[in-house]
Amino acid sequence: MPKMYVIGNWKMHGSKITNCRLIEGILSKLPILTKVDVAICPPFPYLQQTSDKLFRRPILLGAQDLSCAKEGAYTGEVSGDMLRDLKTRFVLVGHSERRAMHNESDQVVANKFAAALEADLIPVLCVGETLEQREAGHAEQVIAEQVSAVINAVGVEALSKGIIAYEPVWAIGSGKTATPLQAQHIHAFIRGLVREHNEAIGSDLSILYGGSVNADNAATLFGQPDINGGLIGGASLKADSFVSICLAAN
Ligand code: G2H
Repeated sequence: MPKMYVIGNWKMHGSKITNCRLIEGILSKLPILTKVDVAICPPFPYLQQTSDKLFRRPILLGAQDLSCAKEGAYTGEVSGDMLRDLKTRFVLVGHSERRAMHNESDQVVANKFAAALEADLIPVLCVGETLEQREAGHAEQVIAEQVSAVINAVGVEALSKGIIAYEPVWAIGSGKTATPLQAQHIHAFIRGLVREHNEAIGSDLSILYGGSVNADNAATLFGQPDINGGLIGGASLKADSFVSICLAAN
C-alpha cells in the first residue's frame, strides 16, 4: 500500500515572525496522525528556524529545491548535503514554477532527483501538464516524458525511493482544482507507467496531488484510489486549513 503524505510548500512566503506563528499554530492543532506523514517546505533562509522548531515534533522538514551538484563553485546554489545537515528529509524537484521560470528541463530534474537520493533525501518529483498541453490532448504524453526521464536516468528502483506529485500547471494557485476524476485518471496513468517497469514498485509508489487543494476539496481528492495525499501551496500558509487537509488524509 502506498504511504500517505501531506507536504506544505510555502513557496516564497513568510518571515521569522509569521513562520513562528504558523508552525506553532499547526503544532498546537495537529493531533497524532497514524496514517499520514506531514512535512513543510519553507524557503531556504528559514530551514534552520523551521528545523529547530520541528525538533522532536511530528512534522518533517522539506526543501523546495536543490542543486544537481554536490559542492563547488555554484554561486547561489544549495546542495543536498547542506539540506541534510539541517535535518531536511524531503526535497521538491521539478516544481512547475522552477521548470517554467528557471528553464529546468526533464534532464536537469532527473539530475536533481539523483542528487537528492545521493544526499539521502526523499525527492518529491513534481510533474504536470499546462492547459495548452491538456487542451491539445497531450497531457499523458507530457507526464510520461517527465516520469520516464527520471526512470531512464536513475532506474525504477531508485524512483521507488521518492514520491511523485501530479500538479496540473493550470490548477496551481489558480483556484481551479482538477476534478477528483481528472486527477484520478492521471494518477492511475502514472501508476500504470511505473508498473510497466516494475509491478510492485508501481503499486507501492506514493503519488500526491497538488494544485489548489484546500480544506473543502481535500477529502474527495484523497478518497480516490490512486491519490496518496497532497502537495499543498496556498492552503499550507494557514494553520487551520493545513491541519484540516492533514486530517482529511489520515
Ligand atoms: C502547487 C501547489 C503546491 P497551490 O504549486 O505545490 O500550490 O496549492 O497554491 O496551487
